[in-house]
Amino acid sequence: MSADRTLLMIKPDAVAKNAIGDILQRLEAEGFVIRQMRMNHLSQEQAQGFYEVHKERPFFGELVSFMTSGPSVQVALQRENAVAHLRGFIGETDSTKAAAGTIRALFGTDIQCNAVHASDSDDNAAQEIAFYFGD
Ligand code: 3AN
Repeated sequence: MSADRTLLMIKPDAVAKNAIGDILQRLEAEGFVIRQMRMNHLSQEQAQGFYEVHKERPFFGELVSFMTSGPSVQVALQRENAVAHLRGFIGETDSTKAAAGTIRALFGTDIQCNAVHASDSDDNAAQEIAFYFGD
């Protein structure tokens, strides 16, 4: 997979706010091209598997409950410098600290209900896209 792709996930809080269209529109306007997309209500096993790296963190249980609380949308995006550009565009993990105009500032609530996930490295982007869409 080329390094100009990344995985975005629109989390259950943003889906419940009817913000899928607004978020995708902003991404397309920023030059991201949607390559693959699906909506999926994650199972316990999928959420635990996706967030495996966080399994020892104190918030792991809460994170899995939140991510399985409703449907989410998985999107493989393409753009030059996709991983870094998307991380900047969504803003800091804690929505209350995310810069004005970022996706998390606009649609998130706090550190857990933060509207979206985005891959944090090219290696993780490749793994996360394969996790949802295969190789
Ligand atoms: P990011 O998604 O910005 O890469 P990570 O990898 O530190 O942030 O955290 C993964 C996910 O775990 C976050 N998107 C957030 O939903 C959740 N999370 C992180 N820190 C906390 C925390 N202190 N309390 C609750 N949930 C958290």
